[in-house]
Amino acid sequence: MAEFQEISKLSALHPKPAGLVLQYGTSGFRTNAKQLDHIMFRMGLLATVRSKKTKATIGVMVTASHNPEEDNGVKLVDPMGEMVTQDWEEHATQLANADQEDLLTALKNIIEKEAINMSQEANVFVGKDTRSSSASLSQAVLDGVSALGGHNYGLVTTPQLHYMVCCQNTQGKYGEATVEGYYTKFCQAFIQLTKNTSNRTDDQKHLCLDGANGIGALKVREMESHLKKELQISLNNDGSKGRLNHQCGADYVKVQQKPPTGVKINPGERCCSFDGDADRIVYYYTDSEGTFHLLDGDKMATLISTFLKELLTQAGLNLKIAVVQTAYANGSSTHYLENTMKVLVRCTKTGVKHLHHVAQEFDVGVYFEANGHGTVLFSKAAEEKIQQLAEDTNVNDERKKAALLLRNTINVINQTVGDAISDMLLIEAILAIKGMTIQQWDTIYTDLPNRQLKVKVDDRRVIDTTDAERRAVTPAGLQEAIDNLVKKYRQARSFVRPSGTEDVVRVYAEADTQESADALAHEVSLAVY
Ligand code: NG1
Ligand code: ZN
Repeated sequence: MAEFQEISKLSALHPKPAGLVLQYGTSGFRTNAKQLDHIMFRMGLLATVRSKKTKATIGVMVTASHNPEEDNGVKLVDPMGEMVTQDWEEHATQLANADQEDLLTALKNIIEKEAINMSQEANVFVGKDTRSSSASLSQAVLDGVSALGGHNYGLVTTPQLHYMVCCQNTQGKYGEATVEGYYTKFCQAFIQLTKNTSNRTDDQKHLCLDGANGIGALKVREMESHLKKELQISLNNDGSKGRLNHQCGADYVKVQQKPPTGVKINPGERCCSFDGDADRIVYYYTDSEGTFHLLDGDKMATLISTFLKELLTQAGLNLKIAVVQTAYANGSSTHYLENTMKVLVRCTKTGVKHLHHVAQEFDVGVYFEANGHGTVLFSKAAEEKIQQLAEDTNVNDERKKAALLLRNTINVINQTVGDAISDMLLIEAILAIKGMTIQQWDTIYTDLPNRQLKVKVDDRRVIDTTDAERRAVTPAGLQEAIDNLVKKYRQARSFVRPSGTEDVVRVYAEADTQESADALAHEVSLAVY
C-alpha cells in the first residue's frame, strides 16, 4: 500500500539507535530528549492507527512533566481524554523497540491484531510543552501522522490537550475544542461559583503562583482576562529567566518540602506551584515564624471531598462519594477521611490512570496523588441528578442552592485528567465559598512527618510489589527487613517501589517525628541495595 511506502521513506529520517530499548511507563515514554526522535515518529504512527481503530480523535502530548529540561517524553490520549488502554501501551512498547528494518512488520502486526480498517479516516491532535526539544520532537510525531491528517495544537498544557480531545469526540458537548473554549468553560464556572461570596477582600482574591518556568505560566497569562479580577495571580517563574522545573515547580516543592528558590513569600500568603506541563499543583504558605507548610494532593482531596459531601447532603442527593489515593498518601489524611469524614477511601497503584479507573466506579470519585495530580469524576447518573435538581422549580432554597453550586463545581473541573489550572480554580472557589484561609484549611488534619528518597540500583525491576505497591514481594527478605525497621518507630509506615518514570527505586517513610521519618527512610534505602 502507498501509505506503507511513505512510512518506510519517512521512518528513515527518524532512525532508531541500535540496541536502545524503552518501555511505555507510568506516563508514556520518558528519557533524555536525544533518544526520543524515533519514538516520537512511531507514536505518530500508532496514534494514527489508534484513531482509525476508535474512529475518534486521539491525542499525543510531548512532555516530560516535572522532569529536568533535558528530558522529554510522549504519551497517547484516548478518545474521552483518558490515558490509552493497557493493550495499546503494549503495542506502543513493541513498535518503539522494533529494529529499524522490522518497523513495518511491527506496525502491520498491530493493524492485523486490532483488525484495523486502514481506509478509515484518522485525526490526531498533537500538543507540546515549552522544552527546547519539544519543537523538533513534536514535528517528528507529526511526520508520523502527516499522511493522515493530524492537527497540531502547538504549545498547550497536558490537560488542555486531554480536554480538546474529549471535546472533539463528544461533538462539543464537553466544551469547544480550542484553548479559548477551555478558558471560557472553566473561568465562567469559577466566576459563577464565586459570584455570591461578596465579602472577599483583595487579599483573599490574591494568589501567588510558581509556574515552574513552563507551559502553565504561559497559559495562565493567556487566561487572566477571563477571570475578571475575581482571581488576581502574581506569577513567578514564568519562563522568562529560569530553567524549567529547576529549583521550582510542584515536584520540587513537594519532595524538598520547601518553597521554590528565589520566590519571595510573605508570611501567611497563599501560594501554589504547577509542574512543567501543568497537570499537578501543590499549595503552601509560611507562617509568622517562617515555618513552611505544604498542602499537597491529600489536603486538596480532603478539602474537595468535604465540600462535595456537604453539598450532596444539603441537596438531599444520595450519591456515593469516594476518595482514591496511592501508597504515598499521608497516613493522617487517610485516617481523617475514613474516621472523621466517614468517606470511603481506596488505595491504588501509582500513576493517575490507575486512580482514574477506580474513581470511575463511584457516583463522585475524588482522586489525588499526594504530589498534587488529581481531579474529580462524576458519573453520568450523578450529573443528571444534579442537573435535574438544579432545574427543578419545586425544591426548597437550600437544596436548590446546593444543586446550583454542584453544577458549577462540575463545570470548573476538568474530568479528563488532573489539571493544575482547573484544580487551582476549584480550590480557590471552595476557599472563597467557605470563607476559609489557607491556615484554616491546613489545620483540618496534621500531616505525619514523611520523607521520600531515590535509590540508584543496577536493575530496579528486581523489586516487585503487591497490595497497591505497599509491600515488596521480591527480592526475598526485603519486605521482612522493612517490617523490622518500621517496628522501631512510632506511627511508622514505609514502602519501596521501582519508579515508572526514572531509573530509580523510590523509598517512602512516615513516622511521628521528622527525625524518625528521615532515619527510617535512610535505613530502608540501605536495605534496598
Ligand atoms: P514514578 O516515577 O512511577 O514514581 C511519578 C510520580 C507519579 C506520577 C508519575 C507521572 C511520585 C512518587 N510518583 O511516577 O505519581 O505522577 O511520575 O508523572 O510522585
Ligand atoms: Zn506533569
